[in-house]
Amino acid sequence: MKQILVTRSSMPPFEEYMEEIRSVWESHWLTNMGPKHAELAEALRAYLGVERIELFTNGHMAIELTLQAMNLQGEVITTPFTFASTTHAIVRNGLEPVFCDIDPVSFTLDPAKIEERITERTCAILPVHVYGNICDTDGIEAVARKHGLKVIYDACHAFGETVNGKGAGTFGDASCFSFHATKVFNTIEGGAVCFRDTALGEKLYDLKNFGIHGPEDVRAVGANAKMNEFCAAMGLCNLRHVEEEIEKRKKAGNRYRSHLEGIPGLQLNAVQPGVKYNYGYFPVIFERDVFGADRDEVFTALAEQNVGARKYFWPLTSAFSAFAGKYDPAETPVAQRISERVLTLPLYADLAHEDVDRICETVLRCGKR
Ligand code: T4K
Repeated sequence: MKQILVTRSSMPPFEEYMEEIRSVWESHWLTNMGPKHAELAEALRAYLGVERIELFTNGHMAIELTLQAMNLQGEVITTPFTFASTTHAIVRNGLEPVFCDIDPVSFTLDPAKIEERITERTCAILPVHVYGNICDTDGIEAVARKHGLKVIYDACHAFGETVNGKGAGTFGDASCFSFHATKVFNTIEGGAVCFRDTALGEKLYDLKNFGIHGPEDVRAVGANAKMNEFCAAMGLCNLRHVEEEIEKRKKAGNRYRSHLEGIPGLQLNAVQPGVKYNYGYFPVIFERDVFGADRDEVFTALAEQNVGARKYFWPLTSAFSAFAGKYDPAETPVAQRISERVLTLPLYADLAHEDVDRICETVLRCGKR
């Protein structure tokens, strides 16, 4: 039986990539902010509609080094309904994550609940546009302004999205993107931070390049998180095709909806008014008592058909064994409930519609058992 995984990397035609790296090969300039790096940064700045951008080796280093660049201390209010990276970026900076509950429809941080978690030690909010669902940015900004907090968006799932025509990377003090192989747009591995403040940009540059300013001047204690020329070249190629890829994802996503919308006991991702969505993920929430099967039963039935759906995001990051005994996932009951019930079905540009039909048949059969 043909194997279908939760996603499949988008790739340009082989010849297009070969042509793109020809100049890299000829110049022997492989990394350290070469011409491809500069070209991609400018192309992404325009595409994302942001003022400033710094490229990174991956989305995680983009988040971790942004927190470091802001010199934060104390507590960061965040969501536990996310990939490990979001929470780890906080903890690895010596900061304390304070987990806040999410909205049951958008699965993003609930601004009213953020306010309840603020203490005199709170320094920042780190919300996630999970599955590309845009957070309540107005609500979050109002809370942040009132209490003088920084806002760093984990926009790793929100590539190419706009809200009433405004780029998803324009909110907060900074927005961090992932260009990992599994994302809507990839540079194999890669990431970026979008921001407005030039001083923050200088710190980010220092942190990604050892603080080096010329061969004889090291002004800061930076790490190494530079994107190399091969990754930048992949990005230049993939960027030419990304709109077409999103359009194909949209068709596959709509095919899922044609089968699963309106089925009692299934909650599909809500369409957000004014948002140009990127169709990165297709999460479904299974209510066992109504649908007739729980998430784990559906997961197993799909696995038997060689379909690798994923439980993004279970467990909650606050329930990771790495943090055993430190946090109580029951303090975020909505996140806990969603996390126990969610399954993300395969979705990628080349996913055949017959495969979507087959996946939906298996899902629906579970409910009828
Ligand atoms: N914040 C959020 C909210 C994130 O979701 C992520 C990453 C980050 C921050 C950090 O960004 P990065 O530092 O990663 O740039 C995958 C990705 O590795 C990870 O980037 C992503 N989130 C997360 C949601 O998914 P895994 O552990 O599930 O990956 P893996 O290896 O199981 O791959 C999943 C599927 O993707 C495979 O079944 C097949 C497909 N695949 C995978 C690879 C590696 C491909 O088609 N090609 C590939 O090269 O984490």
